[in-house]
Amino acid sequence: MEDCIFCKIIKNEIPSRKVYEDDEVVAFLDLTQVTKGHTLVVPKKHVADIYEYDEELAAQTFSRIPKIARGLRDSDPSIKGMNILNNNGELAYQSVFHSHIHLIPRYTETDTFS
Ligand code: DGP
Repeated sequence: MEDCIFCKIIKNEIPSRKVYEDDEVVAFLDLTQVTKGHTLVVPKKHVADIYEYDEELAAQTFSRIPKIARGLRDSDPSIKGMNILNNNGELAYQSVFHSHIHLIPRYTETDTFS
């Protein structure tokens, strides 16, 4: 997809801070960092939202989440929890229409995301 910002990140046409990559999936730090280490898990194949995944792509993408979440936690022992979420559609606050899963580390009861 020519105008897709995440496709450009996947092709290294624009910079990102990647924390994980394999043949099907990439994970990089979210620009806006709701909390420190806020990461997006993104299938390399362009699908707009959850409705466009077939079973194979869903398995490839979602099966990576535990490993990526463990990697974040292991790299920062102050991470005490993690929210995992996926927005679909403008009404659900999706703003980039290349599907992605947010991993949002939690540090204390009073960190900024609620
Ligand atoms: P959502 O609202 O669920 O579609 O989340 C999109 C996220 O993508 C949002 O938290 C900000 C992030 N984002 C937007 N543009 C860029 C970018 O160019 N680089 C990175 N790393 N993240 C981006």
